[in-house]
Amino acid sequence: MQKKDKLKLLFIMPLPLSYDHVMRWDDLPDGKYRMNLHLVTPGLPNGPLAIAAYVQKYLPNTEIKIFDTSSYLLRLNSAIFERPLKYEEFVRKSLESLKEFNPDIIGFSCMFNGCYSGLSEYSAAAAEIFPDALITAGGHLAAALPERIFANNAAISAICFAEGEIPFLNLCRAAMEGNIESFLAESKSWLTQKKLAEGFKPGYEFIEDLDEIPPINADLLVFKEDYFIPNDLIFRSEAVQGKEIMMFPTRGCPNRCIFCASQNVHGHRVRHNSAERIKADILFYNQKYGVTHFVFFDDSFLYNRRGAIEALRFIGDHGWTATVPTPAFFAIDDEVAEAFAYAGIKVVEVNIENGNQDTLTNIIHKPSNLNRAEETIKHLHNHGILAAGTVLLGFPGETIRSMMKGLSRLKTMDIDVYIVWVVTPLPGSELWDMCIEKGYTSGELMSRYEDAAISTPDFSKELIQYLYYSYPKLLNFENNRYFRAGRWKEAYEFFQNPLCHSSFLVYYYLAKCAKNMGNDSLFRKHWEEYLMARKEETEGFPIYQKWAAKELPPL
Ligand code: B12
Ligand code: SF4
Repeated sequence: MQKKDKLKLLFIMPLPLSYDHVMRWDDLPDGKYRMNLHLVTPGLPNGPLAIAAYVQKYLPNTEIKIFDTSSYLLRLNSAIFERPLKYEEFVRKSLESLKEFNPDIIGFSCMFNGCYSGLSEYSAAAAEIFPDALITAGGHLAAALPERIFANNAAISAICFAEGEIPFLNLCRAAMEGNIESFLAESKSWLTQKKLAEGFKPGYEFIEDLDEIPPINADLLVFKEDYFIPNDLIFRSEAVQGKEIMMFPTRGCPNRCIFCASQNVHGHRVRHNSAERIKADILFYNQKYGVTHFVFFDDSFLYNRRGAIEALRFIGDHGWTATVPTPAFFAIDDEVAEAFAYAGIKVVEVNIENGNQDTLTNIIHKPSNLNRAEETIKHLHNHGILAAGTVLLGFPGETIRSMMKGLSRLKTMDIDVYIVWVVTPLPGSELWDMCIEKGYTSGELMSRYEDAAISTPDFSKELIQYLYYSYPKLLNFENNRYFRAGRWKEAYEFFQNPLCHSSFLVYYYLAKCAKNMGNDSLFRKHWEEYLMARKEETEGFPIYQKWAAKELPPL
């Protein structure tokens, strides 16, 4: 690249799930096809936005666009096509929409396993459409598996390890000086195929004081209007009114949970914004974008306890609301729960992960215990907040016996609703390294996080898949405090809460309550809903079909 006075940067968020996974085509009577998407939800690209804010602080002339493939795809939804649009065609179409911008540097933000399968077509098309651009990648997945990304994406010249603000700013400076090659060869963060082949190990270039990163500039988003809409993927008990934004005032976490991939990027030392800065950002996002709902998704939001409480009270004082979806539960005491309630929080995830303390301590390395989780639940309930317990199934080292012991313990906890996941080995986590080394997983980067991927000498992935379907039935419905006491009307009312509506199971249990209440018309309504939802949700999943046929007998 020649020396330049100013640069144009393009960040691209590839689809977080594979194209085939999200795409359905409706056959129309006239022989045409209508695009019918599901599971496509744009998520605020915080990484690229933070990098962009930092680069523009030092290089204000830089022009930046952030393009989210999910948003582009959503704009084609319901459109009619002569024949189904192939993935390669979609990729070209989306990049051609950016042709006039003609970037100098392209940065793919590869966060999720699901980004992997579609990246090669994207990077190849980018190289063809923008032949002079330097093509790079970064984000959690890219930082964890650079060898695979390079092997599959000939057009990608460099991959950034970990946080990208300092490395990207330095790359831009090198590009302006016209000495990219020597910069990449020497950089601590940037990986190239050559450096990897020589055994190079990257290091971190963290910003110590997060206040140095300016607030995000949403005007850089090509589809800005999509991001202030409350995000469907966040677990909540009721719809959020008004505009929402995700904020990350902390980075890093001192703990080392075996399944977590975050700290490969953010490290184990917690860095955070000052309380003053968090409040200033809240005001800024309200004044500039009309945001009234603030989501703190950072891993260690409560680490800076006073700052977090101050921010939540500040939000409450203004009559605005917050969500803190996944706080470290062991940091929640009465004062924190009170601040949550004051900021309008109605439900909080309590990341129990497992009901067996041995598994928690010796396998997962969770730095807390079930008794502490129970205290947290009490604090939340005292302030009228529902507790949603997350459970992960299928850790290597678990046995059927240890899982059943855990299940029994979970049934005794006063959790309102459980969210059950199978454990997915995420590149960058200790679990991924263990599973690859011991052959517990195929190493395929799956797009469906609902599919069990780990088999060990103690259990098969098919068994875990079966349990994954059974746990919500056993924990959320059979064990519901009203249902198990035969209080059908209260159970019926509880199951109406959106928190219970994660699958067709809810209609089965609504029907069951209605039947026990002697309300035949309600029973028939929910039974119909159940049959329809079950057919749709289990289609193509034989274990799920078998499970439903066996575990949900006709009522
Ligand atoms: C917010 C969040 C979400 C949001 C939305 C995220 C989005 N924008 O789409 C929601 C709730 C929707 C979500 C969902 C999921 N998430 Co999530 N999520 C996060 C979380 C907590 C924060 C991400 C973030 O915005 N951080 C703040 C910014 C500033 O940091 P950053 O994104 O890491 O960006 C920095 C670097 O990565 C790098 N960088 C990023 N892009 C680029 C690009 C270039 C070119 C360069 C140079 C650098 C670079 O520089 C950035 C600035 O320093 C992370 C964990 C974490 N703490 O990072 C998990 C995380 C990304 N999620 C994860 C997972 C697994 C999921 C789910 C699959 C969970 C599930 N089972 O359903 C879903 C799937 C999402 C989907 N769309 O299908 C994993 C991903 C690992 C993986 N290999 O797949 C993570 C790492 C958490 C974990 N479990 O370890 N998630
Ligand atoms: S799962 Fe949570 S507590 Fe555990 S290491 Fe990750 S961020 Fe920290």
